[in-house]
Amino acid sequence: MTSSPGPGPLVGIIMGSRSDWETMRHAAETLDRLGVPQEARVVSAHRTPQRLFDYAASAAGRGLRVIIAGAGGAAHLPGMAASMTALPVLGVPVESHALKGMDSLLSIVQMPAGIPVGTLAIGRAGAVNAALLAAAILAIADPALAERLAAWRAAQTASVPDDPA
Ligand code: RP5
Repeated sequence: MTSSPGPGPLVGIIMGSRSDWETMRHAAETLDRLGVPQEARVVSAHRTPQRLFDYAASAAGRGLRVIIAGAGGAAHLPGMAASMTALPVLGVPVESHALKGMDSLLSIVQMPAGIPVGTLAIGRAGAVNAALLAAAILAIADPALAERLAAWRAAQTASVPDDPA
């Protein structure tokens, strides 16, 4: 779907459907702003299980360091991805029409002990925060990225007015 230019991607953004892109593009855009190379792919746990297996099994070997997985409804994608890779997996519940994303949230968050998924908020906030968390994980071993992340947060702080009107 999309890829950052330059060095190989460090973050893989996967989603169950093209219909998730309107939410998940916020993760891609946030990583782009922070200069973190990312790739985005449609990988469905239910409709393309072999694609999911191939993606998760090859992710670490291809140089990915974090996976962000977004899905809606019966959202098995993050948990299934986490079951097939040792990379950290961050789950983004996509807002569904029928249940407003509560189904997605509960599907992703309630993992059995042993296979963790770091679950974020429903929708755009979760996608942005998954990207920020992925950047923070990578920044542990990347001082230049840590500086960019600190600058991003400082700019956010500076942009908040104290006048409510
Ligand atoms: C899930 O089903 C996807 O993650 C998406 O959120 C939801 C609906 O998919 P579409 O029917 O819009 O393709 O697998």
